[in-house]
Amino acid sequence: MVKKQDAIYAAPLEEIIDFRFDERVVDVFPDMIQRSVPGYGTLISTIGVLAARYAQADSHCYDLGCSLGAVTLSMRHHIKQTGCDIIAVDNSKAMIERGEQLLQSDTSSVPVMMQCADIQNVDINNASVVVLNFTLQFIPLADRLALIERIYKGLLPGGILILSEKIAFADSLHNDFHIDVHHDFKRANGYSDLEISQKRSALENVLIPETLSEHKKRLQGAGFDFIDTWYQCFNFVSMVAVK
Ligand code: GEK
Repeated sequence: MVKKQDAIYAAPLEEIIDFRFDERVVDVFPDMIQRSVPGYGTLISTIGVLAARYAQADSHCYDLGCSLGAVTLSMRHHIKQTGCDIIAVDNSKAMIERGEQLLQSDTSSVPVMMQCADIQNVDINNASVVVLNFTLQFIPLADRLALIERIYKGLLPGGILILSEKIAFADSLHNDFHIDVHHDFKRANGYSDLEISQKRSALENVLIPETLSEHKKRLQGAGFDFIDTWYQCFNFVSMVAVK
């Protein structure tokens, strides 16, 4: 796929509106996420490896907040268990339409259902793998526990939740360090100071990060037995929680 360069925040904007996953974002999304999330490629391929270990025959694997389906495609190519399918959900119509096009040029035979829906209303059942790759951070804080509890209920024993998030740190020393080095990472990938600051303002009310201990407490409260962090680079982490 040819990656169109993200220049959405390159010019000064009179008013910065809240970030939305609309057509403009869809057009540049692969470039945007690659240049913004440290280790995105590693996360995507490794989630496939984790899914291959935890997928159970005749069960569903969910990619919640799938965007263009990068996690779906990775799971599709790693899962070998028979009778598995993948349910990929996003509430951005533009993302789902483009994701469905990309899926058509993929060769794996694992069935995929892409749905345009709010993940807060999607039925989760007979699941062996559920992935929230940088999606929970966009769900209102008050609704996060209910979603995690529904995922727990929908998972089979031995099933896994893979939860990747941008995180906050309780003390300003650590918080500032991770924000600063993340901005260095973005600068090294060609984003200007203006782009970094305008994007940060656009995300301020939309992407609400929590601390690692808040995430772990919620996962424990929902009933997960085994919880661990398998990836971290700066303020980007990915956790596993097994039922
Ligand atoms: C990837 N997982 O490439 N219901 C459904 N989708 C939602 C909701 C919701 N309530 N809220 C946000 N989204 C992907 C990257 S991006 C992360 C995920 C990022 C969707 C939203 O439309 C967007 O596509 C996705 O969650 C978040 O591995 O851009 O930082």
